[in-house]
Amino acid sequence: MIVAKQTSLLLLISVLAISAQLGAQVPAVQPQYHPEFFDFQEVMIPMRDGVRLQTVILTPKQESGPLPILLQRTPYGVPENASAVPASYVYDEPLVADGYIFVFQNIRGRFKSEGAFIMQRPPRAKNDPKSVDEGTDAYDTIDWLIKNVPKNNGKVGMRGISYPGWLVTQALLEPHPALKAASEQASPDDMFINDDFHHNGAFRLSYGFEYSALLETSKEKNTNFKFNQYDTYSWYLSLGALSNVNARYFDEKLPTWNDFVEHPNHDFWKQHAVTTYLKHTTVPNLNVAGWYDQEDYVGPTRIYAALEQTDTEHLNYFVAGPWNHGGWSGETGRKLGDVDWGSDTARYYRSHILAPWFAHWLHDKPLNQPEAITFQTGTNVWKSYNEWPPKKGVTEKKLYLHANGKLSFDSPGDQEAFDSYVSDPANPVPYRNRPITPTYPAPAWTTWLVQDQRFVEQRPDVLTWQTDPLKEDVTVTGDIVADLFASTTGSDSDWVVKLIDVYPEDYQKITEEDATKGAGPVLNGYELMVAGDILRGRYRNSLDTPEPITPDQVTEYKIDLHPNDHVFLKGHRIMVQVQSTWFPVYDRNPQKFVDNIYKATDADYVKATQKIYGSKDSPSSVLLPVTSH
Ligand code: PG9
Repeated sequence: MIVAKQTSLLLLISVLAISAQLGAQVPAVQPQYHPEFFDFQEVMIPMRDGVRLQTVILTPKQESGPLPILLQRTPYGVPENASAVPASYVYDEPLVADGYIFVFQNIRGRFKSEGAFIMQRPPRAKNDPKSVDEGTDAYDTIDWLIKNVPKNNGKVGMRGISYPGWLVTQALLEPHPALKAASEQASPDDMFINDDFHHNGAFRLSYGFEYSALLETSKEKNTNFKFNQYDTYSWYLSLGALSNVNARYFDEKLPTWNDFVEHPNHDFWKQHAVTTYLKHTTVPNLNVAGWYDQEDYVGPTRIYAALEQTDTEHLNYFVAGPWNHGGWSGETGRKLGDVDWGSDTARYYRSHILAPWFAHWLHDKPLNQPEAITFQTGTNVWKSYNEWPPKKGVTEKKLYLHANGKLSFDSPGDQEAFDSYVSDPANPVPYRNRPITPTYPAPAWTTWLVQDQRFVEQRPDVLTWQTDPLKEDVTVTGDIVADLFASTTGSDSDWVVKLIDVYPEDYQKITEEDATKGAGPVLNGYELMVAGDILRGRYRNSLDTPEPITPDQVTEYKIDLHPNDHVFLKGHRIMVQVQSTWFPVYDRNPQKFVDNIYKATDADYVKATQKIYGSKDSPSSVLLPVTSH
């Protein structure tokens, strides 16, 4: 997660200013890391190969100690002084109150840290004693900290969101004995199947492009790519084929972009996936995920599931809430975009889940935490489970896509039936409302998953099915999977499936006075995406070996829509939308099979006619784990 130091300070100042303006309505937020309360120290910590890493240590002044250490490692920069801590830690009140020495470290090759930066540096070859990786750097850092930082109690915790979360997983590979607790939060797992860079083989164009530029343009800073157009939808469209990126902009100088081009299939990315090599943890680990994480929702669910296989000592835990990327570290977590969750979910998580978790392992406090805690959306309540996803009381039910736009639990009839659209790479479906501002630093990126889907409903290349208003609540807890039966006139195609909660038209009462004043946000008829994902058709049978699609042949595509915990309330409708482009967050499929899409030319991108079937032999559906929980 990228958090600018300046932003954090500005955020604090603005929060304090707003609090002052509104008086008692908004509780004042205290600058938790104020220099008055912390001693600030910057040191260069030596690693086993002599490389030194820039590290900041914040020691509480008033605690007599000894205290545990909470370490965060990052590629994004460390605070320049005590009040410039990253924005994701501005609201660390409960942890600060419990008493920790907070440590922030830049990884190799970033900012003042020596050595070379390698994007998600792979684990070392263990038979080479001189080899290093992010795990050995964490180990060496912890070793140095417990020996050199005054007033520490010999216990270290690690936490981090996103890249820093991934760095936590690396520390679990060969953990230092003093590492007593870890919290992996929004760590990516397999960058080909999910998370930042691809989903089921479809390339995350705007993210992959802008993130490569962000980290690999300069060692000393984070660099936002300078677009010469405000609406990046137009910019990416005029970019044309992916092969134009190196030719026009990157000149083969950015290693991550070159990896995208040279490794179009799963093989390379699989080797780098956390769950390929991290199968077990001996350190207690709290996995944290956000249902609406626009970058790394799936990573923590897969890491949790993989570690759970060998978790005989009950060290592996799961938490999920209604958050975007890192939203659990935001001020309240009460709202996301226009959607109000009814309570301060981020505050609740920090004081009732995160702080007690670390206090147990690092301060010897009692722990009363179930295996999994999720914030169930719809009902907007916290739920506890003794396994995740729960199996007991779950019935798998299929919602069928009928040809007349109807969605229902009734299976389709014998007659061949389909709906059809033309997918045109020259006019792709925008993934969020235009203008699509750059991913960084503009905030619109962070809420796109909760955007009202009515903005694309009328497009001829977006198909929609919906149920009648529900007569009773439908509770969905667990894995959702779409099963499409589709044909295309092309020889390759992307399939996007979105599962949507449609709010009733009379959801909110709007008086004439409200209407005159423009009272908002109004969620009447709102189309809230609950789950959604994309599959690149060439990978339907194997992510390692792409295969052309036989044109005009009905083919089955299974698309994982991931675990969830949501209640479609009585009176709401359930909707499914299907489309073949989601641009520019995903690149366009040329719709003609080519060996390597990153090397395709502009002429390879062609229109295709798509058909989605809804009949007994080709019953497109979305499988829901319906529960009585
Ligand atoms: N989602 C970002 C990221 C993590 C790991 C690798 C690449 C990108 C992040 O926010 O850190």
